[in-house]
Amino acid sequence: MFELPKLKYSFDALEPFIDSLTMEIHHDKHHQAYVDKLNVAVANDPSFAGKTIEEILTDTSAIRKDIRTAVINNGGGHLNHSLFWEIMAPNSSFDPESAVGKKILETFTDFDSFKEKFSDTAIGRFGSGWAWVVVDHDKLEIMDTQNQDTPISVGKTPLLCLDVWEHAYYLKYQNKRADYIKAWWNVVNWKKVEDNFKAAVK
Ligand code: MN3
Repeated sequence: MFELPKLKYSFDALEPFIDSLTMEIHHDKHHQAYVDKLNVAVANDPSFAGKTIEEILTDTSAIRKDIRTAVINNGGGHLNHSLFWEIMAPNSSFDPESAVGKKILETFTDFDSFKEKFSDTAIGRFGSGWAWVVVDHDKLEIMDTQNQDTPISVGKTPLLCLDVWEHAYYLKYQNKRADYIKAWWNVVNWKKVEDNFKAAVK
């Protein structure tokens, strides 16, 4: 049985950038629904027993065909949101001297160029999906995925993700996705991103 992870901060901790009501509905309703539907999808298949969602989504071709789409969508929803909650926190700031900070500056020249490239990718994601910073063979990349697809399924390790489904921002920002993205930079948990980077390149 997969379970909804508890948030490590209160619903209002990311105010005013991400509002409390959006956090509550997003975590308690949307993420819970992915977990519930994932559990239904895998209930009658013993090959999933004891496997983590990362293990399952690393090789989606191994998932039984009749439940593959349900597992990719709802398992991805579970995995992506679990990471999303962790890479946000109040009062964290980018550290150019951290390992991931140095790598970002080396790859994208400066922090503003990095932010701009990531933001453009997130704004340009047509329809529902995610923007990502991933590690691929020790290289940093910015990418996007549709729906709940995860970079793990194409062999890349996520460091950071941004949910650009409308449910992530519509209550506060309505159709203004760019404003949501601009505000979101204030709540990136750079300590956690550093941990993710060190684990990815070790
Ligand atoms: Mn979402």
